[in-house]
Amino acid sequence: MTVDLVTIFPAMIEPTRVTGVVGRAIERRTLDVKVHDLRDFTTDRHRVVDDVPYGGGPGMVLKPEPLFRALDAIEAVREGPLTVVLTSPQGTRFTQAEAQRLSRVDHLVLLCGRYEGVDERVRERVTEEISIGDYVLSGGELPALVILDAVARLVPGVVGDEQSVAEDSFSRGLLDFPQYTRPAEVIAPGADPSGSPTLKVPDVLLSGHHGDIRRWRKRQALTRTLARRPDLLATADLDDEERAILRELKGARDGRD
Ligand code: JBZ
Repeated sequence: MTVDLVTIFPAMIEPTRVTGVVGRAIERRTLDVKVHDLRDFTTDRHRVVDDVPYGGGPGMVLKPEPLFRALDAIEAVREGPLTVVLTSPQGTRFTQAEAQRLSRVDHLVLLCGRYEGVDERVRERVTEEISIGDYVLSGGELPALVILDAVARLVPGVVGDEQSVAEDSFSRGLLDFPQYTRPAEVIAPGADPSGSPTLKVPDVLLSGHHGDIRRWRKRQALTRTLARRPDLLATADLDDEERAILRELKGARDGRD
């Protein structure tokens, strides 16, 4: 997969290009991520990318021509159709399902908005407009990085363990079960040392009973999802055992006073 990201702040993107899962995929050439500085597509001495809005009002708007030239340059290099994403508060919400869909395209372009927005005519060349959520940001760079990370890890070969990607609880529509690592017991930080209270790993995880562990994890994931994100349960992909546990948990919840 190739990703071309257009921004006025290339420095915001560079750390992601060289770090972690995305960095490793680029090194291994499973992923090709090119960052384009929008100012390189200006033609004036001062490399101006923005201008005042027609009709007046506060703030500045990204000019259309540098974005069109950037897209022309990308089109000239990549063969085949481009999926052109504009990150914008007016976009449809980014979800795991959207990440899955985008992970199957060959050439992805991410246009990062800035200022009060981009000239409306740029949308002529945009195939989708995506928002990562309802909060005010100063630009589309962080949303583009969120999209890049979520999409890249679904591209075959980017994350080593395909199984872990497929089983990732969020792609099944549930929150994760709690995770623990060694040691099996730690002294509670900040607690009274005379009483030496300790924080223990749940016994079931040390038991070696894989069936018990699997059921405990399911119950924990469902308990958390019911408490924190009950909305997810409407569309979660549950097996028979999980449906039975969920009925039990809901019964306990509804039965209490
Ligand atoms: C986004 C104009 O630049 C912006 C500003 C906010 C913003 C984006 C671009 S993309 N918020 C989001 O994904 O929600």
